Amino acid sequence: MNRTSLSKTEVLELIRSTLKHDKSYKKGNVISTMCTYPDTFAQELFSEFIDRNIGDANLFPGVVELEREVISSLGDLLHNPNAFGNIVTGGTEANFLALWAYRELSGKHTIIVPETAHFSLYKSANILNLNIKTVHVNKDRQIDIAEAEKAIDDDTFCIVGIAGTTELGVIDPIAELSDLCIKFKLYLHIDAAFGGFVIPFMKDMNYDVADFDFALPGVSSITIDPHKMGMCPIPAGGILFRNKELTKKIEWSVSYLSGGHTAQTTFVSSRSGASVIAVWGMLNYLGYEGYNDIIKRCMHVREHLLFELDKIEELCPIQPPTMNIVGVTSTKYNIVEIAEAMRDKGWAISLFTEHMRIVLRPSVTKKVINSFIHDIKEVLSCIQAKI
Ligand code: 0PR
Repeated sequence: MNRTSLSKTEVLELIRSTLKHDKSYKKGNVISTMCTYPDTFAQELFSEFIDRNIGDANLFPGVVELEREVISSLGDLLHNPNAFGNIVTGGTEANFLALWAYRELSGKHTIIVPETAHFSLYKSANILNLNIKTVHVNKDRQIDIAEAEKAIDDDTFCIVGIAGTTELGVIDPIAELSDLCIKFKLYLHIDAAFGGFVIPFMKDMNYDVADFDFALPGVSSITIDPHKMGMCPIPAGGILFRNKELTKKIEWSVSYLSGGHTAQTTFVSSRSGASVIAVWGMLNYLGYEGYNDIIKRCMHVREHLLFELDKIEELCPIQPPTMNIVGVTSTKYNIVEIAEAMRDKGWAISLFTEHMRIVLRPSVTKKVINSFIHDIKEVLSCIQAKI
């Protein structure tokens, strides 16, 4: 803190100077992340209603009503208009809440996840004192169902399936997991933090994507994050349970808040009502058609990337992409060396063991891909020249 007060201009200059090396979604060289530049209307809504704390529900009953409508709209998208849930801080809290609810309901301590699970599940297991059994994935990088079945023991209470893995956007065979969970009376949580706002629209466009949501009877809950492909500002994650009953052991009663008794089913107590309002705004302003158009554009850009990659002998997709995430690898050179050289050229690159992850979000346009291809060709020539 400064001893004396500064002017707004001075404060802004200091902040801008410290942030000058931060990357910007707007510039287009960020092809690595799942989050995106929030829609400008969502930003307006967020700042207009910045003061709303939905943690104090009786103070802001209108926001509570909007949250109910958001959950019901998302439930509709995921084949269960009666779903119960909340807009939370992100996928991490959403995943945590599902595991917490089911640990409390079952009194057991073991969960099964594919090796592609996001690290938030490991964080949650750590906090909740759970054993986490990690199951291998098959050649398509989907959870191995036979191995998952073998991993079930008397202490198991939940399997987590992923609908849009962090590394490659792969969808686990959720229908088979659903059958398995029904057979062994286990809860099935689906982490569709990224895929939730993509897969339903791809289905509508006749892409060959598998079922993943409440249409499958074994699915107990779904993580779906508006702050990823939903165009909303951070923080906006989503957790949807098949019904309210599933949250009964994590419902926290608070008696002293404004207007009297309230009950919370989130981990966080004070919660951004502005986030809820921005999500409601986007669901209604963009609407189904708007999201459909966004996903359609992302898929066109994906096709363009695949077309351009096909012309470069040294590069290829690590496997055919399922959704708008492409893993780029090299048949000839070390991918780490390529990624580092691209980072030196100013690209924000997300690097996994064998591939670079490119997330075709709305700000990654054809132009961005062309410039990426141009730079990566230069990088490949430099590496070739050194040999
Ligand atoms: N589940 C899946 C499948 C995820 O990919 C992620 C985040 C989460 C859960 C957790 O979500 P929150 O980060 O909202 O809690 N996946 C992104 C990733 O690891 C998160 C991210 C986004 C990281 C933008 C960096 C970034 O710049 O890539």
